Formats: sequence, C-alpha cells, structure tokens
Amino acid sequence: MASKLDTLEHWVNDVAAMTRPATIHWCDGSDTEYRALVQLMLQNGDLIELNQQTHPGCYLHRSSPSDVARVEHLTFVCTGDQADAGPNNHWMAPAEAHTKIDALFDGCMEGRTMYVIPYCMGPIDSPLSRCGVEITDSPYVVANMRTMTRMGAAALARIEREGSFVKGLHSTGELDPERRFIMHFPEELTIKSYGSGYGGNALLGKKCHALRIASYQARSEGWLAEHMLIVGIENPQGQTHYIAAAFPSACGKTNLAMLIPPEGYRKDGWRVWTIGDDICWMRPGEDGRLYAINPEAGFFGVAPGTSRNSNPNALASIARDTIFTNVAVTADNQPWWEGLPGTPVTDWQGRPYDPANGPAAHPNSRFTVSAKQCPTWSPKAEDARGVPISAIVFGGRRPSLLPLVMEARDWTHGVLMGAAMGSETTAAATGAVGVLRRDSMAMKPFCGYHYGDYFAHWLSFDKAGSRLPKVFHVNWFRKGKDGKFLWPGFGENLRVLEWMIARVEGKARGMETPIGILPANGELKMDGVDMPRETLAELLEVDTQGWQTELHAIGEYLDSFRPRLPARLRQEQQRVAQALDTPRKAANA
Ligand code: OXD
Ligand code: MN
Repeated sequence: MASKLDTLEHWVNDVAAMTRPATIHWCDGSDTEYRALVQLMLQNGDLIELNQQTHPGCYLHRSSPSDVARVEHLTFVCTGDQADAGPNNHWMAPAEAHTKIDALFDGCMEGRTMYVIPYCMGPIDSPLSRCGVEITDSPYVVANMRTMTRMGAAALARIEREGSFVKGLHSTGELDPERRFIMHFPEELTIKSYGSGYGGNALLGKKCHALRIASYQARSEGWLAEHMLIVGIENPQGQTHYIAAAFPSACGKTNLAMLIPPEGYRKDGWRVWTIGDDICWMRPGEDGRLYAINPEAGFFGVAPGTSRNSNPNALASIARDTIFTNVAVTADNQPWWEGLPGTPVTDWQGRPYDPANGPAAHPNSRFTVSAKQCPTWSPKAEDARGVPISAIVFGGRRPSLLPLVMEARDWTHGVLMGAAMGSETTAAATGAVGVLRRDSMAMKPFCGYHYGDYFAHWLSFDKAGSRLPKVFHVNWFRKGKDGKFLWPGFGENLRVLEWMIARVEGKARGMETPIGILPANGELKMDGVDMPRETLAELLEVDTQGWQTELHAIGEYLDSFRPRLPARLRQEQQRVAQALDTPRKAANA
C-alpha cells in the first residue's frame, strides 16, 4: 500500500517540476537549521543584525516598500460555485485561477532553493489541530513559520499518520504588485500565493490556512475557526475564566491578550494568562461547552504603539530572539517605532530618518516572536483538550454610538452583534485608513465562504445540550466631543472583563436595554480611575435615535447576503429594531 507520505512526495515533485528549483530542502524545524537560515539571510541581505547586546538573537527584515500589508483586492476564494464564496470574497473559477497563478509559478524558483515546511496548527497531539505543508522559496518565510507554527519532524509524523494536510505553495516572485495573487481553493484544501513576502500573504499557516481554509473545513466538521484572541482571567480565588475576543486587525488583540491588571487588581490577586493573540479554533466538548485552542505558536504583532504603557508583556517578549519587519533603528542599532522612547536614525526603508517622509517605522511594521517568550504565556496553551470558553467578545473601533460594553440576551442576539460589527479600517491591509466598514466577527478578510452560510453555521451551535458562552460587545475606542478617547483602555479593560465574568457567574444583575444588557449603576468597578461620572455615563449611554439608524443600516447590510441570509438573523435584527421603537416593553421582555 502506498504510504501517506507518497501523496506529499508526489505533490512536492509536481511543484518542483513546475517551479524548477536548484535544490529542495525538507525543513526539520531544528535550531541548527534555523541558525543556518539566519546566516544565509545575513549574507544575502534579507536580514540585518540588530544590537546583539540589547537584543540578542534579534534581526531586522526590510520588505519591498510595495509589499507591506495584506492585499484584499488580490486575495481570491476559488470555489466551484461562485455563490459559495459569497459577496464577502473575491472569486475566480478554480480552473482559471490555477492557470493564471501556475503561469507565474512556472520556472520561478530557477537557481534557488525550494523549502518544504511541514507544520501543525495547534498543539501537536490535539485532536483540534490540523496540519499543512507550505512550499516556499523564501528563507524569511521558513524562519517565520518556525516561530509561528509547530514546524518540522513532529508535524511530518502527524501528516504521515493522518494522510490529510493543507497544501500551500508560495513564491515571493518579483514582488511586483501587478504579478501578485493570493488564491484559496477550499474544496481542494489548497493555497497558492505569488508575489508577496508579507506575513499575512506569505506565512500560509496563518490567515490563509488557519482562517480562510480552516473556516471552510470547520463548517463541514462542526467547529469554528475565528479571528480571536484567547485570554485567561484568574480571580483572587484561583478560578480562571477563558475569554475569546474578535477585533479587526490592528485593534489591540495582542494588547488585550497580554493585559496587565491595574495595580489594585494585582494586589488583590488577579492574574492574566495569554493563550493566543489572533486566531482561535473552537469546538463543542462532551459537556456542551466550547473548547478552544490557539493554532499558532508565536505572535506576529503590530510594533507601533507597543510600549511600556500599552503592553509591557509584549515588550518583554521581544527583547530577544525576534524578527522585526519594517521597523526603524536607533543610532546604536536597536529596533525603534513610534511609541518607544529614544530617537530613530534610520527609517523602515533604510533611509536617514526625516519626519517629512512620514513615520519612522511603517504603521504595519511587525515583530515575530515565539509565544513561549511571553511572561504571561499559559501552560494551558499546550493542552490538547483546549480551554473552555466562558465568554465571547466582539469589538471594533467605533468613535461613537457603541457603548463601552453590552451583553447579548442570548446566542442568537450574540450572533447578530457579531454579524453587525463595524470598525474603522487600519494599516494592516492596503487601502484607506479610518473608514468605517462592517466586519462581521472581524472575519471580513478571512471567512473562506459565504457570510450567509457562516452566520447560519454560528446559529447552529445553539442546540439541545449545548452550554454556550455568553456573548458581549465592547468598544474601547469611543471618543468625546473633543475627539479624545473616553476610556483609558489597556490594563483598565480588566474592569470590563471582570463585569463580564460576574455576569457569567450570575453575580451581576446588569441593566436590560433594547440593545442588550449593560452594567447597572455601580457594577463597573471604577475605584482608582480618575474619570468624571458624566464620562462613564457617556460611555454607557444608549442613543435611541442613533441606534434606530444603526439597526436600519444593519438590516440593509444583512440583506446583502440574501438569499443565504438565515431568516432567524433578520428576525433578530427586527426584534431589536422594534424594541428600540418601544423601549419599555423590551426591558420586560
Ligand atoms: C494580522 C492581521 O496580521 O489581522 O493578524 O492582519
Ligand atoms: Mn489578525
């Protein structure tokens, strides 16, 4: 009988015949291999050594200036039936997509090394994990994949055992935006990415596999692949609640996942445990609760804004053995970005720093670091069973209307809250920044199938025997009339999480409103926060008229997913809209 690895070898041979590399290297994930890759990249200029006294094992990579973010307009979901990709994706017929991109791959690795990277997304022995193999001609991708996934021999052994894996083919090509595509073939569990070296386009385990392909797989297998951080909140009694939270790119997932409790909380014995900062795979366990793993093994975090104030844990994590991409450097060769003390001398493009050229570090500059280096890394992150989720949180950048926190009255309402999510765009993707767009469950760029089917899949978890998490919506980004943020954010966000946990444990009454349950007077612990009462009132205010307009817009947005929009979701939107028209009735409903 043919070994399961034969399939892999066949595919590798086929790819080699098309791309024609000089050599093929099967990655084993060892330290020796990593060191050799770093040496190679230091020689060919892909990496620049940073100050090894202050930052041992740290290197800088500078991208081509036209290759610094995800490219949603060049990212395709190629399903046999166009309708299956949905209006939320760009679509191309699979045969046409293969032909188009294979023409680019033809001979593209001539004279170069082709790396074969077996990897596992999730703890190597977890039934929730899934494997993949990425073929690439980029040593930078190999080095980053080693940090971001469980890569090498153990993953290869699991692939041999299971036989199935996601196939990912990548080449940096000419880095020409005119010759760049990120193609997904969910029905073939295949990804083809050409012409970009940027993380989200090139580290195929991350967005391409763990979100777009995995969301598609999850639908047919009864689980969820989500753009969520996972954080454990331990109370002074030693009980830990795990929270999964979805925010669009560059909205502070990494900061929330590594939150440091305010001083009073620390003294009382509260602790925070980091499980993941970007992706969460969840599946119902035998007890009906949702159990989650972080499929990643590292953080690919946004550097600017990471500071002693915002995220000391991230700063501690990246003091060694980190690859920085597109940050600036100081006179003594330390990595630098806006928000750090000190001054840059060289900007992200390697030019002498001149404020007239814009920020010194690219706004989407990144660090890649092993999760194990995070001081709050939870031992539970390696638990094959995953962690039970007590609360799901949705949130976005909303300068107005959305209150600091609200709770959905049940699962269906929670799905509506997630579906209705909106946020101002950020630098994580190319395009205008600061424009409000709907981003259901923060999955707009990442859902590998029709959003209507996706909402139906979410609703389907509400069935007999399930013990689903409570669902909340937060908004850390509400602004006052002076244009300044009303909520201090960062560690203070624990106050909001504490209220959620109190709700989960049945220890807070909450206050019913037409849009959901808000903290009742005095339930948010504000001691030690210098905030006028009126500011808190503004953060929790429900502007009925504004919400009526919002509900109308949500209805129109949902209608764009007809005919696959689940009727239950539209009915839920109507229920909230009616409750807003007759607020008193809703409170007693
Ligand atoms: C990311 C993103 O890199 O969402 O996590 O863009
Ligand atoms: Mn992300």
